[in-house]
Amino acid sequence: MLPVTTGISPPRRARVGSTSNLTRRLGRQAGTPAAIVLAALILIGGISFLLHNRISDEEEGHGLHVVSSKRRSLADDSGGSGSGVAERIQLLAEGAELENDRMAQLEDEQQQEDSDSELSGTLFGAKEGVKLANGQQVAAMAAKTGARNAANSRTRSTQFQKASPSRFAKKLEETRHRVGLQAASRQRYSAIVSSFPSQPEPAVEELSEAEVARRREAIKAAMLHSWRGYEKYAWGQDELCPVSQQGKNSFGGLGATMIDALDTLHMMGFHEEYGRAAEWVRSEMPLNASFDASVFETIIRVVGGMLAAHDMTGDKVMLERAQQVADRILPAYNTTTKIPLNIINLATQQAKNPTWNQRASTLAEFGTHQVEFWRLSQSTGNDTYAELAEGTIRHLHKGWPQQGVMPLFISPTTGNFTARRVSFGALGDSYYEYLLKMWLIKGRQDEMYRSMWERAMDEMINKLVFTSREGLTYVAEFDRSIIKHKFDHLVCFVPGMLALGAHSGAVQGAKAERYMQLAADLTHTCWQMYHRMPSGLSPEYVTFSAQGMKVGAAYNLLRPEALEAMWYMWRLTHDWKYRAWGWQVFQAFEAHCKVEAGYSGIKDVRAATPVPDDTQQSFFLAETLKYLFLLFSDDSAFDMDEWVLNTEAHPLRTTQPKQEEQQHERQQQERKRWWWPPSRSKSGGGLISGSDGSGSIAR
Ligand code: DMJ
Repeated sequence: MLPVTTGISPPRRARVGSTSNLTRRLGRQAGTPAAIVLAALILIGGISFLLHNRISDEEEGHGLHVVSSKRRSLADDSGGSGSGVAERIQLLAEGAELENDRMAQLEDEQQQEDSDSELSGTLFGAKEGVKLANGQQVAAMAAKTGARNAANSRTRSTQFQKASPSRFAKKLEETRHRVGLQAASRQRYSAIVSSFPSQPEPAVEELSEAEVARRREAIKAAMLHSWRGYEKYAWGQDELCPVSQQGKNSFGGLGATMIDALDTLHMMGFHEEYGRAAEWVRSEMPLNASFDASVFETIIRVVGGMLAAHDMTGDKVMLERAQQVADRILPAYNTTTKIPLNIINLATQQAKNPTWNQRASTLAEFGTHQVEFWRLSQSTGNDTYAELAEGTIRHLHKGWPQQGVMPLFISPTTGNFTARRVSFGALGDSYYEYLLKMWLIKGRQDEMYRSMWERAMDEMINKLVFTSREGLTYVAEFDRSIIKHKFDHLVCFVPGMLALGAHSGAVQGAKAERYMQLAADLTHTCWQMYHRMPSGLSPEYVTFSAQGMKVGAAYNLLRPEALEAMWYMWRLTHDWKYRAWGWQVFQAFEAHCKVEAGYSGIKDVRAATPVPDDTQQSFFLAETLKYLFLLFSDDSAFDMDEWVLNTEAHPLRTTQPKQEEQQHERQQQERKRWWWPPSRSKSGGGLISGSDGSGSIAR
């Protein structure tokens, strides 16, 4: 078990089970009916406190910090676990304000002592039963709706046939053809699926150069396959639907896949394909589509993709287009606090926030503009972009100087946090990534970013990192005062980030060693999320309980984070197991996701023959295949000092620390690099297209 984790094993169970346990335990220990009645009253009080305790914007700001210190002081007051229950009851009765947190504290203690409780199993079973019943109800409703829809579509089709028999016949033929293709490809791939071995441990061995090259070529072929499908069926649109063989616009109609793929095509040496895509950007990219686009997605995929293409090739048109798109996004910053809104219509430039989170701005969304806007300002000489993006981080730094981990939602009107939820997965993730990457891209000199990142990592480690009974380390979530033992695949970016921070000197010495160890442990968990599934593909998230790891949401979107972690870990340790794991993941994509026109996400990773979701996410080309390619390339394919990958894996050029400082820093690095072999990369080597050296050096 990690010395840096909170080391609670098994993980704490969800509150629903433990509250009843608490009542039982209080009754059992105090041994009197009066104590049972009092405990029940307190429980009711606690529940009504929970129900009525709505925290306002203004009070929420320091939420996490305050809660943690309250919980710590309770632990101190109560004299540790095992102190008299009567005193604790007294304590509970006295402090109405702290009641909720004290209840939680007692529950936590009780859970640890009573980890094998049958009651929890029963409650768990009951919950599952309710879910099942709900599921059956939903299925019955769906069947009813399905029958109604089928009847409607039969009527429509008869009307269509009567009105226009020849068009109907043509349409029928097209549909038959498409369905036939789909069935053929499903059959073809399910054949591979059924012969897919049931997850053997991959052999960890040093591969010959020829074998590494063979694997690299297979990954390049996968890139070409996904690109060709996109070119053929979805040209100019955001994403390919590889099963129905058409395109769709999900990100503002700016050709997200086209732009996301640019630098991967270039790195892999597919210059003709790159050329066609670049020409589309030059002469056809529409800037005026009236579509509510995500500010975050547009920045990381479109602006980031074009900035990377500019940095790699020097093509000025890429920079111009990146600036044009960024200019259309800037009105999102027109708020009283200058915290940007999440959504913008690129044609009307009207910005707004969604209603589902009370019109708050989201941490990962406003906290993931900085790297692109910094690079854009540097490349254009216009400081506006960098200043605006940095302003939001300064706001957090000034308002919460002692806090590392930040809640997910902030009001763009008051500048205060609006909820106590914390996550390193969805809605929070890349805010933390960009604290580190801003420090890197600015030449490792801006202490604000580095210290905010270090504080965040330390708080994450102290409060949210757990190890399950089966020995899997994970990062949990936090909601109000409850720890949720849920681990998104998205969180698998954390190990890569920790390793990069330790490698680049953002933290030093023993702390760097701890970060590196945690990175290794988390990468192992991410690998297990693939390895334990019948399909060999990870679900979207897992949960941890006393029973161990369990699938949360079963779908797989072809996400890159686990491969990102494997690449960073390979690159910084040269441990062959990371290449073995990555190759196994790639083979699972080949077996289950490859269809005639590209690669599709799947709906359930537990199925032996998974059903495709008919979407080839643009990040599959930008990130997933790029990390795989880098995993099987020489270190010289990517110089980690000169380039930083944005959150969509688009390489942007860093500002180099001054020569002497760099020299000094390198010497320091060499001295403390005792847990991994010295980097094999040649200093000064640029980002080259094709690790076989076939491409030109992009500088
Ligand atoms: C990508 O668009 C980016 O990596 C983003 O930061 C989060 N997730 C997706 C891929 O999973």
